[in-house]
Amino acid sequence: MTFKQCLYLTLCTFLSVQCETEKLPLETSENIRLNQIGYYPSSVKEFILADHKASTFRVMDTLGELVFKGKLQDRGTWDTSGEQVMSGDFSDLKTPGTYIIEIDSIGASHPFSIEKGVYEEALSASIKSYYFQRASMPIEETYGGIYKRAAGHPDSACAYHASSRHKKGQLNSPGGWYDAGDYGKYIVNAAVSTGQMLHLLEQYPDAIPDASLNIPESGNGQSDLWDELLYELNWIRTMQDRDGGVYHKLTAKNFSGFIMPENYDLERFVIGKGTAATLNYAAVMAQAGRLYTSADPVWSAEAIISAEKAWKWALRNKNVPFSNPEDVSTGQYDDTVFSDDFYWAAAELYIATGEKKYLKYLDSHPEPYQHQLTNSWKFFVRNNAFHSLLENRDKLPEKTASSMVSNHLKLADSLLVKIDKNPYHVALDRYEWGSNSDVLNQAMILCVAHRLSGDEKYIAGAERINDYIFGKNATGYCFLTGFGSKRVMFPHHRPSGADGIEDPVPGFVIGGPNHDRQDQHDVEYSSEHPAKAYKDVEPSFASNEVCINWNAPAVFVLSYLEQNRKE
Ligand code: 9MR
Repeated sequence: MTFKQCLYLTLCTFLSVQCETEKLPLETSENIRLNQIGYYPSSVKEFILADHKASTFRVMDTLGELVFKGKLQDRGTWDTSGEQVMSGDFSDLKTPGTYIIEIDSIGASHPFSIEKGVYEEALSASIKSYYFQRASMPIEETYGGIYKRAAGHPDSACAYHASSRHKKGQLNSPGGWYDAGDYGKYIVNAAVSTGQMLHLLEQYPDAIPDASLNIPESGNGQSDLWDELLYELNWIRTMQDRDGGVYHKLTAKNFSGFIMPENYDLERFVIGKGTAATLNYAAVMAQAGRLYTSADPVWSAEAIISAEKAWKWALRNKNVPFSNPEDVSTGQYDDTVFSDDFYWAAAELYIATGEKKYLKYLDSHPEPYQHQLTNSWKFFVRNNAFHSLLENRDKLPEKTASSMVSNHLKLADSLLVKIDKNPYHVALDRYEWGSNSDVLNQAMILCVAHRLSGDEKYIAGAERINDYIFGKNATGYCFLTGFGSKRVMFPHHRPSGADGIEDPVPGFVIGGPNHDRQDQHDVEYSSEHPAKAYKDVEPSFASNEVCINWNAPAVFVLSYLEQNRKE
C-alpha cells in the first residue's frame, strides 16, 4: 500500500467513526405504542403509530443494526381515542433479541424483546402481588424484599354489623388478601378471582410449580399458586355462617387514609349476608374442593360439604341482595340478578359431586352464552361456569357439550372480528371501571377457545389483546406495575403510597382507562376520550387502582401463553 493509499484509508476510518458518533439515535416517541415487555418468537408482532403519517419503519437491534424493514398500514381514525392510527407488523422477525422500532422523522419506540419465556417474570410478579396483599401476616424481607412490612389487620375478633342479619358476637376471620387499593375483604370479588385462577390450575396443575414464587410456603411440595390461593380460600371459609349463608364482606365502615396495613385504625365489621356471596362461596368451594381432593382429602371434603350447605341456603334465600347499610361506605359489590350466580354454583357442584340435581338445574336454567363487559365480579361468574363445564365436558350429555363448545367458539370468533376491525387491534369498545380486566377477560376467552380447538388464530388473538396491557394502548403505559419503560408509578394502592419506597409494589394490573372518571373532582384527566381517560396519579381510584379481580385474568392469560407458546 502506498503512503497516499494508507493516508486515505486512515482518513476514511476516522471520518466513518466521526459519522457513527454523530449519528445520534432517534428520540423515543410516545406516539409509537407497543408491548414494552415483548413477544415470543412465533407471536404476531404489531405496533401502533398514533397521530402521525409514515410509510415505512425499521426494527433495529442493540448494536444499531437494521434487522427488519416493514410498511405501515393506515387504520383510520379511532373515535374512542380520538387518534389517527397506523399500524406496523413485524411478525416475521423471529430472532431472539432486544430491539427498538425506528420511524424516520418521528422517532423510536421503547425497547422490547423477542424471546422464549418472555412473560415468565411478569407472570411470577402478577401472582406474587397476591402475596403482597396478604392480610394478618407480615411480609418478610426474605420473600418481599424491600416491600417487607409488618402484619396488618388480624381480623381475629370482628363484630357483626346489624346487616349480618343481627348475628351476635364476633367472628374470627383472619387472612385472605386485601381486595385492592383499600384494605377490605369482599367475598364476591374473592370468589370470582380465585375461581379464574383455579381454572388455570385445573388446566395446568404444574404451571406454577412449588418454590417458583419465593413465598413462605415455597418448598412444601405443592404448587406455589395453590398455596397462594389457599391463603384466600381459607379466609373465605371463615365467612360462612353455621346455617350455610355467607357474609358479604369484612371491612371497616369507611375507607381508611393512605396508611400502611399495620397502622390500621378503624374497627372492622362482618357486613351483610346474601345470595350472591353465598352462591359465589358455593361455587368456588366446590371448585377448589374437587381440585384439591388428592392433595388434601379432608380439606377437600369439608369444602364441598360447605359448598352444598351454601347452595341449600341460597335455595331458601333466592333473592337477598346486598347494598351498603347507611353507616357503611366501603366497596359495595352489589348485585340484584342471581341467575348467573346460581348457574356457576350449580356447575361447580355438579362437576364436584356428579349429582344429577345440579345438572338438571343447569339444563332448566340456561344462561346466555356471552361475555358481559365490566364488573367481572358481577358478570364473569357466568363465564367461570362455562369454562369449568367446558373443561369437564366429558361429564355433560354429548349434545350439551358440543353446543357449549360451538357457543364458546362463536363468542371467541366475534372477538376476533372486533380485533381485526379495531385500529388498535383490540376487542374492547367500552372503557369503564377496571377496563383492563375486560381486556384480559376477553383474552382469557380466546385462550379457552384455543384450548378447545387448537386453532392458532385464538392464541394469536389473545396475544394481540395482551399487547394492549403491556403498552400497545392509547395511553402508552405498560399497565403492570414494575414493568415496561413507560411505567405506572402512582397506583391507588395504600401500601405503595405509604411505604416511602419510590417504586410501587410490583405485579399489579391497574384498572385502566375509564370514561366515567368518577374521581374527576380530584383528578385532572388530560383527555376525555374513553381510551385515554387514565391518569397515573394516586387519587385516581377510577382509573389507577389495583384489584384482585383485575390481576386474576392476567395470571390466567400469561400462564396460558407461557404454557402454549414454546417458541
Ligand atoms: O371493581 C369495582 C367496579 O366494578 C365498580 O364499578 C366500583 C364501584 O362500585 O367498585 C369497584 O370495586 C372496588 C370495590 O368496591 C372496593 N375495593 C376496590 C375496588 C376497585 O376499585
